[in-house]
Amino acid sequence: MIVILLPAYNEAVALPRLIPKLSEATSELGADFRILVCNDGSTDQTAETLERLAEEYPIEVITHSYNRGLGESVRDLIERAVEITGPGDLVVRMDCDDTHEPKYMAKMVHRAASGCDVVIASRFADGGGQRGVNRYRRFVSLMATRFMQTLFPIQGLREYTSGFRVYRAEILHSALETYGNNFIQLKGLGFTCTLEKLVKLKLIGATFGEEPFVLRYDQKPGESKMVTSVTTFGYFTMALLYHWPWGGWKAARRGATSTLSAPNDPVI
Ligand SMILES: Nc1nc2c(ncn2[C@@H]2O[C@H](COP(=O)(O)OP(=O)(O)O)[C@@H](O)[C@H]2O)c(=O)[nH]1
Ligand SMILES: [Mg+2]
Repeated sequence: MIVILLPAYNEAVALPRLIPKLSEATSELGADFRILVCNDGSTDQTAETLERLAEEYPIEVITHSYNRGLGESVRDLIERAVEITGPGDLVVRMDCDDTHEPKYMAKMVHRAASGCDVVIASRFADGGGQRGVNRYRRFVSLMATRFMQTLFPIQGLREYTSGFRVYRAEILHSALETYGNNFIQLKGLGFTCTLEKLVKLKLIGATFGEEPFVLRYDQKPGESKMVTSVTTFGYFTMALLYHWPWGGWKAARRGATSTLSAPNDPVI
């Protein structure tokens, strides 16, 4: 089974464009699939749109009455995915703003099925790219990537911030067993959770791979929901928590006293 996770905040326009493509791509793979959406306090017609789509497609919705942010939404989605998956299943996380084309899933899924724990859709892999991204955002994204490559090096990884990934269910089960509620610890810090998951998975020995994809920002119906200042602050906070010599995440995995040894203690 393939479980597809979609965090959604005001995506009433993009969802009806994405879901049929997603269904088609998954059917071509010959896999059973289930779509889990977290509707995170959307103030547009997202709820009604999802109700309508659920009549035709296998969609389960987790509803937050208030907007709690990407971190809390992805945490809820992953916890639910772990409840309903078993060995051999795959979990796909993608944006639902219609910039992540489901056709790229096929190669990612095959790579994951052959044993790679985390497969990332990468703009920077040969054959990848991005359309409709303005120069400022390209620059910010490139700087963020360099920062991450320097502070959190993961061999062979060039794409750190893409939310389009395939995970083997087993690695998510291990992550929750190891970290509990602290798998996604930096919940209030915008999109930092996208990086945090990679780093936490690396610390438990996950293997990573990339497949090229073209980010279709030219298809995005609205503006980005990422608040750059909050997310940047989150990256620096994470760098401190990771490299902190007395009990930081890195040291913790080498066996020192750690935040990781008490997985359910909230840090932030
Ligand atoms: N659940 C939830 N999803 C969010 C929130 N903010 C953004 N998203 C979703 O997260 C994904 C990434 O946001 P997006 O605006 O596409 O960011 P960008 O791709 O960096 O421009 C999209 O599917 C959004 O609907 C939020 O506060 N809560
Ligand atoms: Mg997006």
